[in-house]
Amino acid sequence: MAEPVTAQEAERHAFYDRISTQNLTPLWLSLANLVTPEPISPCQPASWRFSDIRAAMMEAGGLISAKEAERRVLVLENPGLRGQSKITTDLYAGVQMVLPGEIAPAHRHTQSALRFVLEGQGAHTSVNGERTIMHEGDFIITPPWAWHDHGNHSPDPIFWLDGLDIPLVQFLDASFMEHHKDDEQPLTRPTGDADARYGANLLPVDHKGGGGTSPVFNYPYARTRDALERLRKAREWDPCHGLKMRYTNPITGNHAMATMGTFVQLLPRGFATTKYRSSDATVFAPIEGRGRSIIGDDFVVEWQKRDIFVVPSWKHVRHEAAEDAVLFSFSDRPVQEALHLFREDRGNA
Ligand code: 1HN
Repeated sequence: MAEPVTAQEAERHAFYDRISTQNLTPLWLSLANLVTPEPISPCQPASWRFSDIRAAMMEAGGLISAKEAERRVLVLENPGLRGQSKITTDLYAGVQMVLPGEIAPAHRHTQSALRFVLEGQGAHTSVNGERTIMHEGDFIITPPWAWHDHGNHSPDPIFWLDGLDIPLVQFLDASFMEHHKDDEQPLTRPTGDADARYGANLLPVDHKGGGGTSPVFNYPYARTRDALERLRKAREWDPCHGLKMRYTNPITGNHAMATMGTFVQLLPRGFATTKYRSSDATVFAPIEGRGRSIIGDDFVVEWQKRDIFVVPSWKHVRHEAAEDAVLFSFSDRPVQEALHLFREDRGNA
């Protein structure tokens, strides 16, 4: 605080000092910082090249096993939020690698996790007694408090992007976690069970209600990609998004997860989106193609498949596709929608 220059200011500062001992503080000194006309965030635009992450990850693979690490992950820390394991103010992201023959042991926690497979195929993750095989571009869910372990019986390393609501759960002081007694949980359902039961436009006849998390836990890329390709023929391009879809919980039609919204968009070669901004800071992971995105006034990301970049809350973004491109993305949009906080500015497009 600046040195008091008048008698009145000196009197005020003496008052602030006195009440401070009683854990009291004047609102009028912080009001303008607490309630801002628009979001003001320490979260910065940022990007990571997969080739860099992959090289560091392979080096980590020689230093520690998946089992010893529990999860061998390199955390993507937002440069404005270093030391906090945050990619945005309320979300966590990391890249995980499982080498052939490795197991990442079973545990569960109240944090929700999403996996987006960047490279590799044939490894697996088991969630609540069912194993699913992972392929490039698959979006896979670990619901809160679900047992999960990963393994890789394929001949190649697998890499995926992890998105978790860790900072949000931390903020709410609602973190619980436990380890399973075995490295791998027992499998109680055949592979593909959840997809047949809930993901085939069918439901068990007496199924009632729907929870916050989709019971479908693997959204295979082959199916997603096919839908995008068929929709492309309608040529209904959104100026801000190209062709953008959200992953849904088939029981409720709402987002697939309660705390993280997940999206996939197709930008055909040569397409340039118009300026868009929204109140949900968003993590993007292109899985096909090449292009660039301009974030805010001057942050330019030249991306290709598997790279990762982040657009902070209320920063403008424009995407340009140099080749047919597919972008996966996630944000806290379901939380903002549930709290009636979500806002977007389509620039009147
Ligand atoms: C976790 O359980 C996984 O299951 C990945 O793969 C990353 C980061 C923090 C806490 C738990 C996983 C995690 C995590």
